[in-house]
Amino acid sequence: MRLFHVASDEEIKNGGTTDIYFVRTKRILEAKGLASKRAYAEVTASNLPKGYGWGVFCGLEEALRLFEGYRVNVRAMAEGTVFRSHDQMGFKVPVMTVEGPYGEYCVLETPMLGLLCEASGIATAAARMRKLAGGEKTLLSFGIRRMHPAISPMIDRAIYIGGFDAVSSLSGAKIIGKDPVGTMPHALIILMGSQVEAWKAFDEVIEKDAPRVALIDTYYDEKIEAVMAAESLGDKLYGVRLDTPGSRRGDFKEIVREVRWELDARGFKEVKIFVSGGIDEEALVELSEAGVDGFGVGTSISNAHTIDFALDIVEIEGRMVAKRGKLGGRKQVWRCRRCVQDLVKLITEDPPKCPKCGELMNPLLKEYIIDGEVVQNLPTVDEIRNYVIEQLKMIDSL
Ligand code: PCP
Repeated sequence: MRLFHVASDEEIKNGGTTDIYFVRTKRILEAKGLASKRAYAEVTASNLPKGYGWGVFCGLEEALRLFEGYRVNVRAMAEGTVFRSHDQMGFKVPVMTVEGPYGEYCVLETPMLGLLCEASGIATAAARMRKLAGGEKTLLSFGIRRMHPAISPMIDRAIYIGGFDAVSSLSGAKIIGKDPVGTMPHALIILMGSQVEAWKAFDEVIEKDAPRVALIDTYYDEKIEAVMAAESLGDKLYGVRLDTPGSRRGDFKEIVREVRWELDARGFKEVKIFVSGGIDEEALVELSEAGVDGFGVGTSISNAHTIDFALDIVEIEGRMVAKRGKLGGRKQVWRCRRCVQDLVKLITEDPPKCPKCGELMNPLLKEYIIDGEVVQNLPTVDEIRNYVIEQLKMIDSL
């Protein structure tokens, strides 16, 4: 008996999570002898979430695992590629393509889209926060408690790829090959019955390489508890965390400034200030200006908008067949690395020059699977994250 309401690897791989209308479509095509028709389909986003100028393509590694072993060919942008839904001419940008006997991959559309839509949504939300925070601020993923635990590894992987510095979950840290990072919950202070006893117990019991970050909003005013923490741990105190309840937040920027002042006035200039609880893009910008050094972000990224990808057949047996709203034919996406701008061209056309700077552009869609076999060495999660951060430096807007 299954404990949790989640699909197994096998179920996902075999199309067991697909939509019924794909199962029926496959049966009809088989009955009519059409299931072996070679269809070329592409993944595009008709639009991005409101206010998003770009997205981060994420989830490719899992999508390749889904298609591996099926008689299909898959081309895609590298995982972590920053993409826009439309190119400089307004044409939709394909981020991935699948080609093969349609009956071979018909039922995999649903799981494939699920893998790309959610991971890309989370990675994009994380990357937007990284862009807003710049390189100085510490961004910690505290959000898996808001989502089904079965997908916490995927969530934390996407958040790390988006540019966050660390994740709090054991399973998320394992999948990115890092140590989990965290401070202390209110529960520790409540159980110890005293803030000072709890902070000291943490310092006494927990391994020395775990930063000593004292939670300072449990019972008294934050600035009082900040001074108590500094005086009780001295130079062992790495930081303080404010997770102030909404009912007490008032002008949270002012509270942060007061904590900074009281710590500095007593010589604790090195002590970092972390905040968590309801942190979204707006709060991140405001609190960064107030002097916050690090953020524990939860819901606003772990439960981020998905990217509205769709898969559409645009060619069958070499004949262009796109439905209304989609563009027929096999395409390549060309990127100007200098301007981080794209042009979509038919695959038969010559490499274009960037309309903006005249640079020769580079193809983004690469072959990942040929006839069911993965033909690329996939990058490490750190290589993907570095690729994202490099691109974020090149683009000038959110
Ligand atoms: C929460 C916990 C999470 C934060 C807030 C995420 O605080 O610290 O990491 O919040 P968000 O989803 O609003 O961004 P508490 O619920 O007070 O939990 P704890 O005492 O365990 O820190």
